[in-house]
Amino acid sequence: KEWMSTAKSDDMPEQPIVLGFSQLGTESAWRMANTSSVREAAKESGISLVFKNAEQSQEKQFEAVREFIRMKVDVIAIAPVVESGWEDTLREAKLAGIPIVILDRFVNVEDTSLFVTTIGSDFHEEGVKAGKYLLDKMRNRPGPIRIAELQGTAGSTPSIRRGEGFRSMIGENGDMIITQSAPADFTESKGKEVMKEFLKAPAEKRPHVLFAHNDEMAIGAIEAIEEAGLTPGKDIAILSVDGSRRALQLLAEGKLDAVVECNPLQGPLLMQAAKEIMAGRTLPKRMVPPEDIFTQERAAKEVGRRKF
Ligand code: GYE
Repeated sequence: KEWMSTAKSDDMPEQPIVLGFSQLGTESAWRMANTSSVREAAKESGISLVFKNAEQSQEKQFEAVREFIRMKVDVIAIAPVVESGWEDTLREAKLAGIPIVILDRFVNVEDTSLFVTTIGSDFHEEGVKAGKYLLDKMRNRPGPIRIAELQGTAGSTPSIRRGEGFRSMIGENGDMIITQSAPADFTESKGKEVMKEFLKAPAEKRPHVLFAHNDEMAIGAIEAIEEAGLTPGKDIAILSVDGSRRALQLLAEGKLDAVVECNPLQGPLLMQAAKEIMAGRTLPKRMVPPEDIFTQERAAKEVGRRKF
């Protein structure tokens, strides 16, 4: 088998699978929940986890992978900060005979044999859901409707695909126009900073809608909107993605309009994949969790149930 580990001799006790995981950072509640899910699932499945936090640096992810190769871990999982630039590092791991699982975001490589499988959300569909919600909400309101967009990390899969999905829904007939768009790195502080800039536009150019690619940026933007003397959810309708407890709380309070769900609890699927790879089974090239959209009506009930 292509990905079989080195043979173990009979008189050796069964060793636990060693999984090296390069997590991209700690930028959001979603990310923290993703990390906890991986840590807990590893413990529950008896998999020995070597965890490395890359603090949003791809260079640090390269280092982590090289370290995993030196350690001769059994499987490497990577949640990649951006899509491009992965070929060489993945090839090194493949040459060392270590299978790679891509978690959450994707890598853009021509040779897809460089990884075994990808586990992650359908980000395009998330953007579509946000766009659909907006079309519905604005259907009786005459255009043009000005939309501001807070993108996530430039070059990251969720930012690219959420933007594409959203644009594919709002169309090009001029009723809905994205008038402002900039990356804010998926963080609350950047979200606030960039929204502040957006709000410097003269009143007749100010956005009616904000589409934030995650909850943290929406939360930062809400602060900026309030500090500018405007009312979030009223003067500016706000859409975000993830579904953190804080966001659902704001949704219940009417400060957010809708939150598209993105599911971070990928640990169990990752452990299952690691085990199946080690058992020599073939995996589907892609695994996607089911997801929904939260609206104000449902928010109050959901807040208490959220895991992150
Ligand atoms: O939406 C955001 C996080 O890659 C899906 O990254 C993930 C995104 C998530 O920082 O909150």
